[in-house]
Amino acid sequence: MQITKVMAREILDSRGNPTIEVDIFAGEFKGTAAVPSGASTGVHEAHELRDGEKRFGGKGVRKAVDNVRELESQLIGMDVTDQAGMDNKLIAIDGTPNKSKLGANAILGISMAVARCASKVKDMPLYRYLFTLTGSDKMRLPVPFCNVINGGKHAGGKLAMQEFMIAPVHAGSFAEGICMIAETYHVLKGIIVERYGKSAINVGDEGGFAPPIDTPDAALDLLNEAIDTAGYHGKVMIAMDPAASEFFTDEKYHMAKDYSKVEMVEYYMGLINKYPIVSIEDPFEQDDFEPFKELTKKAGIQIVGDDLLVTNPGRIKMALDGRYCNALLLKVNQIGTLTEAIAAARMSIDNGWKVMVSHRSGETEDTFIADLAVALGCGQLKSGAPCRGERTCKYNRLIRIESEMKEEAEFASW
Ligand code: 2PG
Ligand code: MG
Repeated sequence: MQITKVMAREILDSRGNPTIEVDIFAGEFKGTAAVPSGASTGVHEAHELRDGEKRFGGKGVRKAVDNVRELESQLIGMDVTDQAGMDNKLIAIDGTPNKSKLGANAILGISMAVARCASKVKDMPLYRYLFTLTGSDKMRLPVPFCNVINGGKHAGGKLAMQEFMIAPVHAGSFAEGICMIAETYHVLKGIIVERYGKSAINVGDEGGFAPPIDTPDAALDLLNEAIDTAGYHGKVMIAMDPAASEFFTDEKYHMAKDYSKVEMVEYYMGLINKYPIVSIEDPFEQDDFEPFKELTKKAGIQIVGDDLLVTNPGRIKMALDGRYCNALLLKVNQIGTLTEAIAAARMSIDNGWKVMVSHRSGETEDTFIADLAVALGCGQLKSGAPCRGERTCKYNRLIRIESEMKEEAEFASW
C-alpha cells in the first residue's frame, strides 16, 4: 500500500510548548503521531529543530513542519509497510549525524505516523504490528515506573535529583499494578499535606508532587512511608532518575551539599542499602564513565543509561564494552527514527541488558510508547505519575491492551 498524502502541523505539548504532529495517508488509511520533548536533554541527543524566532519564545516548530511538507513529494508512492526503507530514506535525505538538517522531531513524526498508518493497512492493533518489527520473543505488558516526586528541572524546588519513582514489580497484572500505584500515590498525597500543607501537593512536569524537601533521603523516606501505609511493602519498589548531568559542574555533584565522584558512588550505595531501590537511572553526568562503571559493578541493581546512552547504538556499544550500566532507557525522540530505536533495544536485549521505554517530560496525548513497550516485550515503561492526561493516557492504553489481549496478556512482573 502506497503513501498518498502527508500532512504536518504545530500542536501544543503538556508544558504549553509547540511540538510537531504528522499525518500519513495511504488511500483511506491514516496514521497520526505527535512528538514529545525533553527538558533535561542529553548533549548527545539527536537535534530537535526549533525556529528560534519571536513566536512561542523561540520554541516554534514551523521549520520542522515545513520540512515534512516539503518531503511529501518524495514520500508519496513509498510502501507504508516498509518501515526500515522509510527510516533509511529519511536518514539519507537528512544526511547529518544528528538529524540537524530536517530535525529529529520532523523525522520522528513521519516515522511513527508511518508505523501507525501501516498498522491500519494491515488491520492490526499498533502493538501487534510493531511486534512484527521488533524481533522480540514475546509481547509483554510492562511494569510501570511512576514518577511520584518530581525534582530537578521538572519542578521548582530545591531537590536536585529529578525523579523518584514507584514500581509494582510483583503485581499480578498491569491493571493491578496501576491500582497499587494510584493507591500509593494518594497515600503519599495525604502524608505530604499533613507534613507540609496543601500547597506542597502541587505537581511538577510529570505529575509527581514537589514538596519542599532538599535531600533524596527525605524523598525516599516519604515513598517508603507511603508504600508501607498503602500496604504494599515488598510489592511496590522504588526507582530513581537523579538526571545527574543537570547538577554536575567543576567535577562535583551539587546537591544540598557537594559530592566528589567517589563520594557520590558511596552515597548511592548507602541509599541502596537503606531503601528498597531496584533501579537508578543516570546516577552520574553523561560523560562521567568511571563512576558509572564502579556503581554498576558494586550495586547489584539495575543501572539505567539515559543521557549516557541517548538511545544511540554507538553510545550503547561504548557502554556495553566499558560496562558502564546494565539497562537502556529507550526514548524514540533521542535518536529520531523507529527503526533505530528498535535497533538500540535489540542490541541492548541481545547483550543481556534490560530496556525501559520512556516518555519525555514534555508529552502529548499520543500513546505510541505504550504499544512499543508491549511490542518489545522489554518489561518496563516509565510515563510519569498516575496523574495528568498526557501521563495517564499511556497507562490507560496499557490497561486497554491488557484487556484486549485476554489470556494472551502477560505482565512482566519481576
Ligand atoms: C528523563 C526524562 C523523562 P526529560 O530524564 O528520563 O522522565 O526527562 O524528558 O526532561 O529528559
Ligand atoms: Mg532520565
